Amino acid sequence: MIWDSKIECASRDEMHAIQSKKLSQMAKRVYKTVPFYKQKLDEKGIKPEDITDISQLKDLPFTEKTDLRDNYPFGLFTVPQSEIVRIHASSGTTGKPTVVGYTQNDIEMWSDVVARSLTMAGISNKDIIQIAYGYGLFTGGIGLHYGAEKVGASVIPISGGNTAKQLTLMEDFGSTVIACTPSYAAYLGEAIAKANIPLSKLKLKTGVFGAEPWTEELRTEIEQSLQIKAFDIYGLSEVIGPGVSMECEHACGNHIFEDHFIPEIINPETHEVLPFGELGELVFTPVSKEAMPLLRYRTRDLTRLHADTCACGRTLVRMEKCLGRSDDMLIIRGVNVFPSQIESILLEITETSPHYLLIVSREHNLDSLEIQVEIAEVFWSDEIKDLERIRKKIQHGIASILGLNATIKLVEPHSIARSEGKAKRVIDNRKL
Ligand code: DLL
Repeated sequence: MIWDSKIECASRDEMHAIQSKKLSQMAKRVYKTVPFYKQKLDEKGIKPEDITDISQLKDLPFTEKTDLRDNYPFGLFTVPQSEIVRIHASSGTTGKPTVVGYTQNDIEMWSDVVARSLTMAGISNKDIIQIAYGYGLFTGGIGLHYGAEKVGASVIPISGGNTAKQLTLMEDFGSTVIACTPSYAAYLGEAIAKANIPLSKLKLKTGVFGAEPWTEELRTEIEQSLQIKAFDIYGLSEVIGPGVSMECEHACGNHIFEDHFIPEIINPETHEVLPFGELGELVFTPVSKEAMPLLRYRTRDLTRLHADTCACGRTLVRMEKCLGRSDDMLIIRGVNVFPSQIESILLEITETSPHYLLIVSREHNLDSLEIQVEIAEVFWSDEIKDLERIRKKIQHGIASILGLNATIKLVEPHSIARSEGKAKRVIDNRKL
């Protein structure tokens, strides 16, 4: 069990002292070794040796995804290539991928935060963990892997996909933990039911789900279909990978490992730092990283931070479930819409399943939203009047909660393409 109680239950002052010391060292290092940061700090007239306290963080420049692309591939590394032991990359929607590098110490720190995360979910050397996140350039599989080994769990590095094999190994090896995206977990639940595998034959008890936004309703759905307790794990490649924050058994937000990743919430337009409790864009400064520490990395994830002590005893700042990204927000006929809001509405309607696709189009300068949603198997019917009743119910839900008139298309169970990794739930055909 890895629970660093001295750090995880530290007082605010103790945590600020740790953060201040690390920030001051890190600012000097990036100034000396990364031309991009030297220029940014010079432009602002900031001398790195003057940075001694965490309260100065708000004056430092931001780093954005485009800065990583502009310095592709290794321009933001602070160490020579001989000290880089691992390279990951996340595929971008356009152009070159975002590249991140790790030294041996970075890998140790990463394994440590993932081990601390798994400990939060009660996972130990008594567990058998099936890692169904993709292994490869994506940080999910290998990131979870090292942390799981560190807590001494037996790791099944099966990677994503190959659902039939996932189920066979789950049953035969007696996996107690499944780690994958929440959308794939929902799919596994469905596949288990379809294969008529009684849940009593499985030993699953815990799920470690992240890498994409998911709702409380989807949590309930997965917990019921797999008969497990589901935990949220959050992270992003630029900051480390999975293990930036994790939920404990009280499920009241993810505890951020702020001894390594200093969080801030900003107003995405004015860039002003917002107080605890306010909704805004999450920004991280990964102060412990050696190979590629970043100053104030803008995640584009929208959430709130809370600093009160959790019932588990941890004092680490908590982040709420991400509401979406400041850049995946859809604006449809002037209405701001997050896919997660639509998901919540759909999942409250018992006749639907958690598989849906949003198609946004524009004709004659008018935006339209089509929602394709699968009917749950038991409610699938040949009766037009049954289907029409369900369709109307969804349409009414969307209109009353979002104020948006959407076209609802009910589709047969299992007809929407399933994902083995992050689900693709929005097709935006508008050329904006
Ligand atoms: O998705 C790292 C990861 C792997 C996290 C496995 C958890 C589990 P990226 O591919 O760089 O890294 O994508 C990062 O995914 O900025 C969020 O928008 C989203 N994301 C990650 N975890 C969550 C979560 C990995 N628990 C981006 N809830 C982030 C909501 C999440 N969104």
